[in-house]
Amino acid sequence: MTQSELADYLQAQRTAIDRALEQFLKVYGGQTQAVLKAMRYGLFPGGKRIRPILTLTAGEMFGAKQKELMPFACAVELIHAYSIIHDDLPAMDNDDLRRGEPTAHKVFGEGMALLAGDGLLTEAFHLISGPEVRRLPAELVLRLIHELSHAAGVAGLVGGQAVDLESENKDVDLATVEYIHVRKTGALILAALRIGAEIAGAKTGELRRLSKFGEYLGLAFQIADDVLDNIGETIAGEGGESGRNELKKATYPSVVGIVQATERLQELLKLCDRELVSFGESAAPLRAIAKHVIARAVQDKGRAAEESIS
Ligand code: GRG
Repeated sequence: MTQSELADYLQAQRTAIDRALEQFLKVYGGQTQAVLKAMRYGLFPGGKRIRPILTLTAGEMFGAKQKELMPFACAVELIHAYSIIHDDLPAMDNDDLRRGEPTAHKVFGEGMALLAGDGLLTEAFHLISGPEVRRLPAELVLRLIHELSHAAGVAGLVGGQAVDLESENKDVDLATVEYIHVRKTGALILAALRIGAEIAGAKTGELRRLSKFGEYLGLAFQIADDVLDNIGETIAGEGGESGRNELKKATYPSVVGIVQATERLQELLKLCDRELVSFGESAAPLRAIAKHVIARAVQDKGRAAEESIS
């Protein structure tokens, strides 16, 4: 898959996801409570939609239809949107900007931002336990709800975020950094992929290989994000464009340095590729996504090095 084919592919998936999210929120059409406005603010225009795309891509790779996958893809994005709103709060990362715009609590106030996050998280599970999933066997739906709630809970996002919070302004080792990443970022990425494959009825061995791929990709995703953040701050000056009210965070670049962090990214890309080999051409979109996620940080690191020299 070429870069321009990947760009078209991602855009088409994003458009379908946005349409489905809009459709789902129509349930609340006509209502104008501030909390709904704050929820929409967290969801639209949104970011890359990488997690729901992974659900669609993994599911379609094993033969599922987009219609069956979409409620789960939307639920994954609703959870992501909640986590971002809460993560930005003063009690957490204390960010003023997200995707170049003021964060939800800056616009709606802290209480309303907290409730918007709660609303998004709850609606995710409302969506995948309701009429939208009636085409799927009830036992499968129950299993997927169980899996997604596990990824969102103490074993995943919440647990990872808690250790992240405890680690602020402390010296942490690499094992702790990985512990945080695997839960805070990796768990939802892994669940997004697995849910798609499970809806499609992937076999045990296929699911095992896809899960290994998901673990590597989840870790790579956070390292890439931190490398890009680090570069942004190097180029723009400390605290530059991140909008973050500075805290010392447990990240790969802060513990092992940017060179080792990018080497680890390259290693993770190889591991991702290895897990996809047996799927052949059907894994082309997943392969391209992994490369895209990782390469953007590795290439930018080269650019940053040049700019700091000139
Ligand atoms: C329970 C109060 C309470 C809070 C929990 C779970 C949680 C808050 C936070 C999750 C941690 C989190 C936000 C991790 C960040 C992971 C990450 C790299 C986010 C950025 O993801 P992208 O790049 O964002 O996919 P876009 O903008 O594209 O959607």
